[in-house]
Amino acid sequence: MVSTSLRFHILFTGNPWAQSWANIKDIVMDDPYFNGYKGSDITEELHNQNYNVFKILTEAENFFVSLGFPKLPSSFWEKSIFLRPPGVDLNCHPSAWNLHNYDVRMKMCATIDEKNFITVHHEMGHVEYYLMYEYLPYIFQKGANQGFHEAIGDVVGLNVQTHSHMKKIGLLTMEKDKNVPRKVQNMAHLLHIALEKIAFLPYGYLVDKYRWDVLKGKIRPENLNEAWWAMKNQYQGMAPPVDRTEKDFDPAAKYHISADSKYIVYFVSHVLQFQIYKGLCMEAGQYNPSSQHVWLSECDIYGHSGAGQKFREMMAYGASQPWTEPLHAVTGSRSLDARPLLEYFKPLYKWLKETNKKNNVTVGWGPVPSNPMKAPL
Ligand code: X8Z
Ligand code: ZN
Repeated sequence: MVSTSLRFHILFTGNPWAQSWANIKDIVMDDPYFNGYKGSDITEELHNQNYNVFKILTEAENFFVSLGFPKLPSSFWEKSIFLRPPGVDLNCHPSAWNLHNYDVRMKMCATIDEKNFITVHHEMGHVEYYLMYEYLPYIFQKGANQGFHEAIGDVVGLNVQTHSHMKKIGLLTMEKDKNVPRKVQNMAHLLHIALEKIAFLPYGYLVDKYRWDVLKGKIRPENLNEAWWAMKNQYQGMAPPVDRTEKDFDPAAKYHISADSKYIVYFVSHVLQFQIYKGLCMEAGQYNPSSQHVWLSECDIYGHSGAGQKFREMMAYGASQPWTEPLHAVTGSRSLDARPLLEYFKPLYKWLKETNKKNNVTVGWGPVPSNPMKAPL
């Protein structure tokens, strides 16, 4: 395992913001437990099977349909932008749009890879939510809160990445996967999701904390970049790859900061989505917390109409009630609760604790250095 006593270099995470570490999966998995196995590779499968963006979109739609959602209106297919239009200077950050009266659209410039496979499900979650609350008075045609809006597609994304679902849709066919014990495959999957979702949490938290501190005057205009790197150091254990100064303004490299778009909603979503996922899995009879045999991370609710009904019920509340009510409808709880997230990752947490102990790895990193803008390498 990688020692976390190191402060990571931002490029080393394979993502310019270090918001996902999934791109260093092969490095992190360099442990005898995996015996050379690097996990399943959706990108390679998509290419081998000549996937195009419409096939990915249809798979995503089909998942919702299997849960009892209606098919998407034809205007969605006609009016959305799925691919980068040639010769047009377009803001390609993936987004979903509600033009109301069942005119819902997506805008993205998809490429055929795992990241976009997941992003299509994320954006479709927004679109399905718009359709579910369209029947309500206009003022209630919103998510229960914006964290809910960000969570819907991710709940489906968690599901489609399971071993059983990937098999169902024919995206897990490789020879290299066949001889790997199921438990090792499940652990690889869990580690992959952790590199995506757990690595995201400190980032999802700091983006708006930074902006709030700027607005409060706690961060002064003369220290805008230094304060950014101090936070990246403190919460993410990240350092810049090359020396930075106040002449740079690195926060603006993030779309949501330049576009003045809220970010804490993704942090909320990353807690909430595990609550919703667990609630739906239990409703579908696909997960039982008292059984150690089936991990929550392997639950597949595809085709389970009861779970689909709960999911739709939650979404159909729109903003007509406080967010605690739709949450209660699907989870039985009225508060944001990180325990389902911990439950989801429990087998990985246990494995990491044992493996780190075996390898004498010290977890954590030191205090923020006096000049957080200095590249350590
Ligand atoms: O911006 C997005 C979505 C559009 S709502 C693609 N996300 C955040 C990001 O890319 O930084 C999803 C996860 C976090
Ligand atoms: Zn979104």
